[in-house]
Amino acid sequence: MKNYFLVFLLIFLAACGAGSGEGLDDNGNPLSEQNNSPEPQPEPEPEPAEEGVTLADLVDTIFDNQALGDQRCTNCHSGGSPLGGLNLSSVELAYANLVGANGEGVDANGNASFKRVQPGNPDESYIILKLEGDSRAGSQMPLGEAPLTQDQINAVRDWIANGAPAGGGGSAPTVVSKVSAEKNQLSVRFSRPVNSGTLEQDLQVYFENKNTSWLADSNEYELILSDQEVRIRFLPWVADVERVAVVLNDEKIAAIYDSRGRLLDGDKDNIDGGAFRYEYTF
Ligand code: HEC
Ligand SMILES: [Ca+2]
Repeated sequence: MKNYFLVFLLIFLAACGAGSGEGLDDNGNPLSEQNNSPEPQPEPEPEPAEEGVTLADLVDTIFDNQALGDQRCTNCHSGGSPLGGLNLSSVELAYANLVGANGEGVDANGNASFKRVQPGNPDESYIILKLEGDSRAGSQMPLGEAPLTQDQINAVRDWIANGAPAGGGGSAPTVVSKVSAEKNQLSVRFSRPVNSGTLEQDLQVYFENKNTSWLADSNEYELILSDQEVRIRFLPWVADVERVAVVLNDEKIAAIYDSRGRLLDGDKDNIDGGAFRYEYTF
């Protein structure tokens, strides 16, 4: 929130500065650009990257919690021939067995293939599908036991969203991790929770057809916001619309921040900031 207001303030100051280009000095000469411009604003300090969940945290508190005698995963996923070919009993083994390693996930047609961990993309990581009981992944883990709590699963998600580093918490920017489109509804997921206030402010929907493109009226769609996802539901369907374009994080308008106060990396260049645009046709 703080950041959002800062950006707003800077835009406001820039707008004021632009209008005050006139003025004469004591001798009747126009003031120079330099004298007239407002005090230079200090560059805003980038927020220090918050230390995220580490793989060591996951091993110690979830996969192989020896302190609590709760070897949730390592009861089956350790030793010489671990079940599912997956050994989670140390940071080194967990890293080697998870990050970039092929999982066996299949979709209804038997042709999807997932990495066990796809750095930066929890929604496409097989371990998350297995922990959340996704229908594309067969039986839910831990097998035959109560599922992990959502907080525990979110810890695994957080580590993946951070780029799934071997050590440390990582600081990868938040990206759009998945878009799914149906007839009257579009859903956009993020690799981490985003600040829904900033999301609501800076999401534009355009309707387009062969001839023109226009900004949709906010009563032509409904936004359903949750932590990590926004759903855009069109109601009622507008005649003449052939294509919908959704734009997020257009920095000319406002900016979307994630739960850590960092800008959404809309253009996925691994640098905070940048717009995301998605178009779909019927
Ligand atoms: C009671 C035994 C058991 C427990 C406990 C268990 N698993 Fe599994 N796990 C299996 C078996 C068996 C398979 C292979 C069959 C399958 O994929 O469903 C498997 C497969 C997996 C796979 C897929 C591997 C691949 O690439 O095919 C993942 C990921 C996984 N488990 C994660 C976990 C995690 C994380 C935990 C702890 C929260 C856990 N499991 C707890 C038995 C278990
Ligand atoms: Ca970027």
